[in-house]
Amino acid sequence: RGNTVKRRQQLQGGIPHGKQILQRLNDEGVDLIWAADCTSRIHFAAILTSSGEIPCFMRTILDSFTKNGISIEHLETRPHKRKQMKTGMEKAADGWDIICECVATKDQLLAAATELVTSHEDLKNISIYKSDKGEEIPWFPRHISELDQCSKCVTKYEPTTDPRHPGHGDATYIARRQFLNDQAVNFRHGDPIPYVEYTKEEHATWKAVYEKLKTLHESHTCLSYRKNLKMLEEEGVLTAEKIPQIVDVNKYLMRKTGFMLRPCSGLLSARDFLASLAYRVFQTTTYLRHHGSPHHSPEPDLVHELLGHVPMFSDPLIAQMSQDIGLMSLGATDDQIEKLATVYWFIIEFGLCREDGKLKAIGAGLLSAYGELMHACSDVPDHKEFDPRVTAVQTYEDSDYQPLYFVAHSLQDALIKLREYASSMPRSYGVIYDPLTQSVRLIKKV
Ligand code: HBI
Ligand code: FE
Repeated sequence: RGNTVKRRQQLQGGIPHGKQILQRLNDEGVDLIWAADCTSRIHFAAILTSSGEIPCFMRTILDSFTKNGISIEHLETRPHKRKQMKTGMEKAADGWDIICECVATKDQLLAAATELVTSHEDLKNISIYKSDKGEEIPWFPRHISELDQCSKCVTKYEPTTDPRHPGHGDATYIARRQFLNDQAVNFRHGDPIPYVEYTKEEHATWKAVYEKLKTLHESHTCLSYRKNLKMLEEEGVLTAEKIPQIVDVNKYLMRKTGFMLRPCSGLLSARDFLASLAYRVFQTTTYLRHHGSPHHSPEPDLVHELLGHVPMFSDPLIAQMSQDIGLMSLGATDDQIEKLATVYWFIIEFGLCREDGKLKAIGAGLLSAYGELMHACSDVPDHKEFDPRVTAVQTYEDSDYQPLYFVAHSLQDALIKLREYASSMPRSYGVIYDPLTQSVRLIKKV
């Protein structure tokens, strides 16, 4: 009751003071100014000028919020009254206030609000703002099985629509990629990893990349990579002859660092991708790059995951660095996610280190790309010392070679710096990971 009264008081003056408005209504419809890309508690308020429309409008709210997966916690209508400026007297009702408290993501809200605006002309003054009910920590997985909810893909370089993708226009390739992605989407934690029968052509692409990269390994890759690749080869997990099965790779990784690959269907959102690293889970694409362009792929593919990441995830220091970045990402703000994704990009994907005075690759994006590996270790691009504070705000290139790389003294040094950076990130809570139960707990000062 008290809460309802407070809510009414807040709404009477229009948009409550001191709240962050997330949305504005403009000529083109709804424009969400700001909202986290993750689930938040939201207040939605609107004014409907014609009272005759109320039943129909309420139905639309229920339908469209439900359809978009928004959970409604409170829904209320009441006559809209405006105080007259001079007298302070309330005028007669001239419409209805609709107040809704719900839990939604930015995309869900935007979709629902747009539907409301386009279907009800009498709708005025939509406002959406974050609830002030306690402090908001975005949802994050608390147990490894909840990674089933962390497979949101971002579309970039799709072969179906993007002419820059080497598979663009190749219907057979597109169908094959789709088949493997569908299989990955249906995967749930605890399921056996699907066995994939790779085609002759796919094995041939794999072999071509493997053999070409091999020629740079001695000269251009770090000691840890060379050692771990050698062990993987000796155990028969990685060979040029055939594409390995994820199950077999997992058996190896489990022994080395406890890392585990789980199939995913393409480039994931940074938030989802990083959250899985907190659990030492690496979301892995299972399709291969197009055979017409074996030495370059605009998107992550199985060659990149297996030849780039797997040997590095076998290293305890890289495993810990990846998990640390993952743990820092849990419940983080959008801005912090962006910074962590950038650090990840520059160290785990495109990092270099110096060994015996020479630049060597530690990043998977380099270890799996012949051309860029040579470029990165040459004196053409700029090289800066790895410093997470600086690295986190550096802009990067994702459609061409990087003009700048960060160089770590050693893996140990990079891990120490990353941990210092982690402890400096402002956060009102901490997370603890329990490897025995594969779960995360939130801890807070009281
Ligand atoms: N998704 N499947 C997949 N593989 C990646 O390597 C990957 C990703 N999403 C984001 C991402 N990498 C990084 O560039 C950072 O944004 C975390
Ligand atoms: Fe990668």
